[in-house]
Amino acid sequence: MKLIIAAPSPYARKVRVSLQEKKIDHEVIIDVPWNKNTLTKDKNPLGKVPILITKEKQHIFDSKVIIRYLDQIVPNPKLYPSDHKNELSTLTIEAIADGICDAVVLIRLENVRVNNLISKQWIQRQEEKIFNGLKYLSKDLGSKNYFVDDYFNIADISAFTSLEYVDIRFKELDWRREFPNLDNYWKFHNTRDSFANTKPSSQKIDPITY
Ligand SMILES: N[C@@H](CCC(=O)N[C@@H](CS)C(=O)NCC(=O)O)C(=O)O
Repeated sequence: MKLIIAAPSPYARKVRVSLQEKKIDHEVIIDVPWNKNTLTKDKNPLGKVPILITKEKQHIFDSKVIIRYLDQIVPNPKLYPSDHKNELSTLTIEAIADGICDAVVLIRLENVRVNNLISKQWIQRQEEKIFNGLKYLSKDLGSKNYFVDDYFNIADISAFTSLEYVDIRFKELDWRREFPNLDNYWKFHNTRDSFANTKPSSQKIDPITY
């Protein structure tokens, strides 16, 4: 199967980590979904990455949908728990982590608009979401090494990915100092192969003038 990604995308990284955890053979194709010549056009009506192209040439998109699909075809290790209580906790952490990334993306896009179109209030609103999201993660984690039930699952993939996305895109926020337990958590997971092999990198996007 093939996976279309953008190099810095935290959503694409969630899928890359999941594919590696499940040891599924795949080819990664790097795209810039914001640019005119993006590969996403005829594959996802929303024009977003990640997009998984299966052997049967089916296009599956949205990180959550793709990873659910991966759990169906290769159940071990299971990334979404089957018992309802743990599933709800897992989905909540994933939603918070994705929401932090959404806010970081919105700030990034606001900052690449032409100068007089940039809204400081909009940026502040997103900054609050990032801070409050991290605060929620910190409180939920406490002194544990895993978010849900003492084993690695999509909650950890999403949370770790969001922390490193804040690192590359929103350096001003020193979350390590604000939330030392998240820093310990980051140190605990940082050497994991699937994380080490999928470090995000920057990409140049065309200026947004509208
Ligand atoms: N909910 C989606 C979010 C995907 C997403 O926002 N991807 C960004 C890249 S980080 C994108 O492709 N944006 C292009 C656009 O919005 O036009 C997921 O989890 O896959």
